[in-house]
Amino acid sequence: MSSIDKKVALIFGITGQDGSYLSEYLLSLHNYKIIGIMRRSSSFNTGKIDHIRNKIELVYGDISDTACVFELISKYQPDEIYNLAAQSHVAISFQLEKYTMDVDALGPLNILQAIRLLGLKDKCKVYQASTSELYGNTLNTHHLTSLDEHSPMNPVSPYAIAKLYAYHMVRHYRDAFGIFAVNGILQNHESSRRGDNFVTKKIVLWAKYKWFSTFQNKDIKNNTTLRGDREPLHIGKLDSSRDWSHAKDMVKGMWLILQSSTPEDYVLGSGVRTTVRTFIEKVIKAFGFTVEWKGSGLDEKGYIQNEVAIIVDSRYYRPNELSDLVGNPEKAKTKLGWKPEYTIDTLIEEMIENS
Ligand code: NAP
Ligand code: F7E
Repeated sequence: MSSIDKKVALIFGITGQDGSYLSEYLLSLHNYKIIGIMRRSSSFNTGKIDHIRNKIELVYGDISDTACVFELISKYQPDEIYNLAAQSHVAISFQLEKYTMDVDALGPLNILQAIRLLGLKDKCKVYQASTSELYGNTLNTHHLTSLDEHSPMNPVSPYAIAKLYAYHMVRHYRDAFGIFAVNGILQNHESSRRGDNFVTKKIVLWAKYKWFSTFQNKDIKNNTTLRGDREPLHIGKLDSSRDWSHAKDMVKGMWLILQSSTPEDYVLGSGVRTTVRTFIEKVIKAFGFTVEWKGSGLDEKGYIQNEVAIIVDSRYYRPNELSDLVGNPEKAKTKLGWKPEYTIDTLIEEMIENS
């Protein structure tokens, strides 16, 4: 296929976890020209996409800069925009309230306005990275078994409140102006490319580099000992539960959502809930060890071979906690044929192997 026939995909947030996997996925389809928007940073931020740099075009930009977003969309006239750019850390959003709003709420508005005012409504589709955080503690307060496209949204963090604004603007632009704008309401998704301060990656990095020492990566279970210089893991709420998928499965879903004949919002997730505690136990088990819990609340500790290995630490508590999330991806499965390949156990395997 010549470059003239290729679709142009503009990816905001290409240097992040999802941006890197989405780029790989679109490249595998062979009919996309990918333009990635990266932020200026004082240290290099392209580590997750360096391996495909010669297959994509990278340009500097910032989603919070209105003129910049207009200029980029005007210049590249994209067929598809994937907005993955965000201040994506929930706990940090409590300290960066306005910044999170500028990037996560008003950033997407810049994209939507550009499409409308540049007259691209019939050419350009836009995917917005919405989140299960929109629901807040709805599962518990409404006694639901899982969250779908119709579940009530009650955000409990500045991050989720900003994302809820974007969610509604996407819906509004679709209804009011006929723009193909859609929300992928994604449950948590992880990988070895996950940011180091999200809980799954933090646990895996701790186990692999701070507590265990493995002689041979291939057979971790039978070749692991405790490190001489081991340090315990400091962790927050152990009994929070999340619906964890692999990011590779999710980016395929993002693409499918944009290929649908009608613009609609979709929930993506595994439908399986796992607590932080269980995630820790699974990771430790993958190294061939077990953990024993003693105490409760802030006094609870996890022991490996009678030694304190996990310490509950209030520094990782949030002013408002979202304690339970699990998605119902039935609509995506039925209408889009989306089917995740990873399970929680194969996700953990991938994270341990490649982190
Ligand atoms: P991530 O790894 O934190 O990536 C975020 C990306 O946004 C990075 O490329 C980052 O650039 C970029 N970015 C941040 N501020 C920007 C700005 N002002 N202008 C332009 N780019 C900016 O997040 P992710 O896990 O890939 O998630 C992708 C999207 O899905 C995010 O919008 C997130 O909120 C949403 N989401 C994620 C999950 C999940 O579990 N992963 C679930 C639901 C929704 P740098 O590399 O320079 O920091
Ligand atoms: O926390 C608990 C924490 O920071 C998961 C983002 O991608 O998914 C992500 O947000 C749970 C929470 O992810 C620690 O309190 C315990 O209950 O990995 P996390 P998140 O807040 O769910 C949603 C869907 C997004 O949209 C976001 O962009 O784990 N937890 N101890 C901890 N969390 C962290 N980070 N660190 C701890 O030590």
